[in-house]
Amino acid sequence: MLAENAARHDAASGSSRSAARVTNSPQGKVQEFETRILDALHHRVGKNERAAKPHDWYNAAVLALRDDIIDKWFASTARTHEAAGKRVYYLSLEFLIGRLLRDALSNLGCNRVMEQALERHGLDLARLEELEPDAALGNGGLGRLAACFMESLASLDIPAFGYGIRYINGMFRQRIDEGWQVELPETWLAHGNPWEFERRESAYLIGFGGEVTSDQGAIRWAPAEQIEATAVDTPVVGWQGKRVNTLRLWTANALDPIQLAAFNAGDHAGALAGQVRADTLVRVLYPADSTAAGQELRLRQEFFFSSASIQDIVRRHVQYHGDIRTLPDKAAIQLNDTHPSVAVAELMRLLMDEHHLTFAESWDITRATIGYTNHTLLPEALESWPLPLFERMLPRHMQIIYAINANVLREARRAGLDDAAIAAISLIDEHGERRVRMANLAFVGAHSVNGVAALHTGLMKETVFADLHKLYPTRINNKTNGVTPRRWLHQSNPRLTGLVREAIGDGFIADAERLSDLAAMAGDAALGERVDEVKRANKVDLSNHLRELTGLRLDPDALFDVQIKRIHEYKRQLLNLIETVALYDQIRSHPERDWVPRVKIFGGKAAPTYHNAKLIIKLANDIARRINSDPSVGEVLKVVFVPNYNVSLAEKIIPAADLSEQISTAGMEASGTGNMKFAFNGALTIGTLDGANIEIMDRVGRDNIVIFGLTAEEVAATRAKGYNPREVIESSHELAQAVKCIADGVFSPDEPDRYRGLMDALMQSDWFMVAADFDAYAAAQRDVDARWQNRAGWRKSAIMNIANVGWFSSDRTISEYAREIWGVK
Ligand code: 26V
Repeated sequence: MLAENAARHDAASGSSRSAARVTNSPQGKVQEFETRILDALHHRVGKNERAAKPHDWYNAAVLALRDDIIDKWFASTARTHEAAGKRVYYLSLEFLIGRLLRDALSNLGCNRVMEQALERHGLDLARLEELEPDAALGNGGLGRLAACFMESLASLDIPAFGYGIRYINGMFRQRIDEGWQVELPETWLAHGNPWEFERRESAYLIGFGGEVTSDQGAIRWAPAEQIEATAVDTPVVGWQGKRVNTLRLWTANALDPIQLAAFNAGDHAGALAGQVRADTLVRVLYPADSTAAGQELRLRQEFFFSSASIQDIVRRHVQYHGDIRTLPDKAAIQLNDTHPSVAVAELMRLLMDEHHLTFAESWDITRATIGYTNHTLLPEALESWPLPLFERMLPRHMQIIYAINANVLREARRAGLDDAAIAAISLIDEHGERRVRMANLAFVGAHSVNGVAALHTGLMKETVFADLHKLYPTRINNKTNGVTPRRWLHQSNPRLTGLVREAIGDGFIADAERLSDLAAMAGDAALGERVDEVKRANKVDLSNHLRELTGLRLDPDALFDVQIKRIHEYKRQLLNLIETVALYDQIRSHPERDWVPRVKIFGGKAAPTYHNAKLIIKLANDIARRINSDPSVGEVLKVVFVPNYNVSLAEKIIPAADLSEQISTAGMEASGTGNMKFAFNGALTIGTLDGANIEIMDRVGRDNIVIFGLTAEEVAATRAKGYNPREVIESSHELAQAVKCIADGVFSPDEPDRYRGLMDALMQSDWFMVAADFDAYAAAQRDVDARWQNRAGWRKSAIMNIANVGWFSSDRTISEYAREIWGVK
């Protein structure tokens, strides 16, 4: 039965089909690829086989494959024009796409062919793939979600553009020096980027500052400074090459890149200052999430990319459809968080000042076109800009925002809202220094405002947007996040994919909900053993990789317990670390017990200015050093901090994980998407009732997930009634011991007081409720041990996770956006 299924689905797979299209035999296709690679190597890279280095072969391979992609790209664009349907525009300051070669090969079904063509020259495709730098144009979940969405849009054959910034330096590279995080620039473009195409004809002027004048009703904004935004396009290949969409990233140029007279007069810096100012705009990705940026440069970046994108969208619409008033029929613009909020004012400006529509007409068009997604409730991450700064940088937009505000507040008054509600709804925060509230601007400028998991959406209605929700009660809706099963299962876990394909066929790659066919086989012992073999093989691969990275030897038979994500207090790496210390203590006190061998894997970057997060990284490394060198625990407990966590590392770690740590303080993690990736790969979750964990539990079943801790409601109630962490710590022997050890410098003998402050803060305020959840977490970990010891039970749970998380495919999420927000098929 299994073999028959495999044969049937092999025959239907993309690779065989595309092979058949080009030549009659697979060998013919390999031959053709080899010829194209050699041609690219010779004529585009400029090397022969003798002189070529691995990176030359990598470039040649990409160039050879790219030709196929470009043909499909043209065809997709032509199809969209003919259909004259609606396009989706996803505006995001972050796209955390990672590597593209394997993604493109796999979605085009060319993996085997490329592998064989390269083998003929003694080259290993997997090694060449490792030479591609990660395009790390994002911080974490929000940026990776944008990348998964782009892949799903193409896979679902929805015409779409992603719009963002082509940062010269993406997310910083993290080095660990003596346990401390050190940030280094990421130079992903240093050796060129074969995936991108500059589009000089798609260039727009972006104005800053200056004055607004009015001449007989005609408004004129004369900016003091102008910078040119130029499009750089990257193709995004959908599953089986069905469609190729465009990721359009903007780069910046001065209108006058060099002032020759000044240069010749010896003022070299002055002569180049304009270009430096333009370069600065696209130089770095702001390396923070959930902490306020607050710099003028950030607002400049936001306006630069929003204005270029809106100008591009309006230009395309007028070019193909003529009348700007039909924009909402042909364009759906989605704002990824508030970073592109200023697009609301920019679209209004173009409609009123350039297309001469009235305010009312423009406002209707704007709201019908724009949607807004909120990704965090953390107050410190809700963007607002000092009004004087905003007014100085964008005087015309400030006027428009005042006009919008007047309009909205009039509606609020008419609806009978009280003064407090009106103050909360206002686009201008009047408490203290006046500020422009970007979330309110996005909310009122959109016809749809969505959260990213059910709990998060509910909390949006009750907290940050409570008053706006009263005024516009149908606007907020939920779209639970998802991840692309192509990258996060099919490409990153070929062993598991092969096994699942044998069991149920390969329909699950395009339609992840078909994974549910596995549920009926969850109790099958033979399948369970094979799932285990796959996991073990992935753990061996990861152990080898981590040995190269860190020098540490890991036992692939131990339980791999993984927490990889941005380092933030609300994500509570500290809870995990304190529990690790408590466990260490227990193992040393009771060496006779039958401990489950564990490898605790941590990875993640801290915002460079986030002191506590950086200290938590140091603590993880201090704890690792001490435990790993203690012969009394031996192989029973190991701790690893993996440096420079990024998308490519995630692709190696997740398939090898047994346990997925999703332990945020309830109510604080909007959704999480790592949680979904782990479950797709058969890891069990240990987690709080937060974000999408709740929905994962609903689907995999209470027996196949380990839930602990306070609920969001209980967290709020505990805070409200006055929470005393010291009492909690003193009443828990294990916790008190662990906190004391850390505070007293057991893990930092070179600087005994290193963690005193961190532990004092835990005793005094503990905003993130580490102490409150500690006992429940420790008990949940012992429950994990017990489950692990029941091998058959664990395997069954792993299969039940894989079988039931198909709903968390970003295809499902995008279908919901398409149907319920964008109105596209
Ligand atoms: C805020 C800021 C402010 C300062 C400058 C840099 C910067 C960059 C990003 C952000 C927004 C952070 C919001 C965010 O990343 N939210 C995450 O979104 C994921 C996708 O929806 C979700 O799974 C995570 O739970 C949520 O934390």
